[in-house]
Amino acid sequence: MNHRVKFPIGWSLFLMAVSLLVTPQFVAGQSAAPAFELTQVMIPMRDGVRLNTHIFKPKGQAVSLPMMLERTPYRAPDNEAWAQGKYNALAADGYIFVFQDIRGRYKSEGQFVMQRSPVSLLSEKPDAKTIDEVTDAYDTIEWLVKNVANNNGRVGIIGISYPGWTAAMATLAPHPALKAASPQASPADMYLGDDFHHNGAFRLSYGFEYAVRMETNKEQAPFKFDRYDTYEWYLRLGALSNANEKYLQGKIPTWNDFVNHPNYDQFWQQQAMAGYLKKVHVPMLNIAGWWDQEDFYGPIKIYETLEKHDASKINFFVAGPWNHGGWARGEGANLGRIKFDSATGQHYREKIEAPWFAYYLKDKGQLDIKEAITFQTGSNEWKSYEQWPPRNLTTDRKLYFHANGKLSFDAPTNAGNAFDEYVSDPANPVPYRPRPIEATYDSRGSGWGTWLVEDQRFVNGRPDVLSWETDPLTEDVTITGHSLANLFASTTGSDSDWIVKLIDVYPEEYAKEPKMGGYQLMIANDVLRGRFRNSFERPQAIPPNKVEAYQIDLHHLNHRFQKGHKIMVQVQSTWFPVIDRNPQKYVENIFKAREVDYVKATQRIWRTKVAASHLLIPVAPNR
Ligand code: PG9
Repeated sequence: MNHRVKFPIGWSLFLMAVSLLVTPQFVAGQSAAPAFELTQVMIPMRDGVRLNTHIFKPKGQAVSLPMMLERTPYRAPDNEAWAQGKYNALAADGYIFVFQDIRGRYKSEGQFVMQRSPVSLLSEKPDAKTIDEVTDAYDTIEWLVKNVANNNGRVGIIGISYPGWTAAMATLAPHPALKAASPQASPADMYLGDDFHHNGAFRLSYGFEYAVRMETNKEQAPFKFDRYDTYEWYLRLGALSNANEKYLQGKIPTWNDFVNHPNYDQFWQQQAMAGYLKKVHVPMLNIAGWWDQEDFYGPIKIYETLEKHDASKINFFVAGPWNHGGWARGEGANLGRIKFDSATGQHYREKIEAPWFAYYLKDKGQLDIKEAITFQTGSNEWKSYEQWPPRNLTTDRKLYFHANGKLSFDAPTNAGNAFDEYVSDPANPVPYRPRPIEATYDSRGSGWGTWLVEDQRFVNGRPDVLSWETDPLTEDVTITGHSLANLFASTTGSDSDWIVKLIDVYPEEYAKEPKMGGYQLMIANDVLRGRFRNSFERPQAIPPNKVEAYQIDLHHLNHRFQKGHKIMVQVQSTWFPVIDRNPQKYVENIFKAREVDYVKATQRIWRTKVAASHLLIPVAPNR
């Protein structure tokens, strides 16, 4: 029997390393959790398929309790590590915990389909054969409330990442007993912003490795790289068409979906969450990590889409200084080399998550939690808001690119030819993190979990990464809310990727932590595949040498650049292998590109009066 605890894949391996750092405070929280009694059942769904379900009841349970459900593709646990780990505060409060293998995974029957679209919502009268994660959650809850002794008739659903997505799915047409849901780092759109693509640019290393891992067999089977440094492996792979030809032979359904749906077509749109979020059926606690390397787009998208329908104020948003699932393990006092001055994860679990669920599932206490709670990085303070983003508190300002790598709030006045340029070479792409780049979930350890907080000085000296920075700030600058990059760019090619990174540059002499002098901390970023500048459904070649406008969404943040720090922006056209290489010559389907299609291009970023590349940032008062 496998006694390893299965956590969402995005952080399961990472956890092993982090668990060694578990602190006394964290352990103290654990001891309050009761011991549990495990019952394993196969719960029948409406089409007869049975799902393996593990029910953990507190030993000697004296009162009726709500049930907390997690539906996972990563194996329902058969020991209680979760009660001392991610659910320590909830376990101490008293719930019956239920974990279920979703369809087709581990001991569950049926067929696994990656992010199965909620087809039951598309037909007026779905029959018993119409199943998805919405109906499976419904049927599970129906069975649980009827069959689990001493439950109080209320169910909460929770989960991180894939299990966060199944939690969100359960809320779309919920069972009446479902009274509260916390989708955490749930993806919302695999084409626009989560694991598999960002703005149409393919997340190569994640897409390839995850698809193989999940679809080789019912368990999790990692791809066996013959190179420690996967940068080298992916570069040797060459054109994407080689993946099926040399390794997958068409046997991995999700890889075939990538190949067959290179644009934002019905396949991706029908899977994406936004179209189904038309009502807040149950109270929602949406959780995001500012440095989530997998699903940062999703939780914000779900929160902001539901917000339009939230007259009863039951839709909440929490964001903290975490990587993927980082709020659910350890203290959360740091991420990589970045320190947060307090135990942010523990704070979240004990002061936000547990009271929130207790309020909705146990009628316990007043709900002393505002609509949005976000941790402000830089100042390292928790902030509460009546709305998110707090547009009532912020002023939009533009940070412009200037000559000699300067960035400032003054608009450029140049009339003529003012640009900075670089050559982007697909044969020598910019690594997205320092090499060697271990496999995403390398069992020997991997930098994947902390790559977003790496010191960006590792790309210093690359001629294909351009930087602009402000003078040292004479006062703090706080950005709270949604930022955008508006680039005016031209390329000698006919397609191109544009990657923008917003960076906090620490002072060279940094008294608070001398070893962090000059650190370059990325606080926002993203990529846009140029062919999709006007439409994700209908790509268009870029006219060579023509200045075009590109808008790159830098998403939400709450960060204080402190006095003495500098604000830096970087632009580049490769980010490998997290993003596949754009051939830079327009081809209809990049998954079918040939080696000869990958060509060098000269890129220009313009900074004239009419083509004034800039960042649009919501600036908040420094308090
Ligand atoms: N990021 C992972 C995932 C979620 C949903 C679909 C595909 C991948 C995860 O950590 O679960």
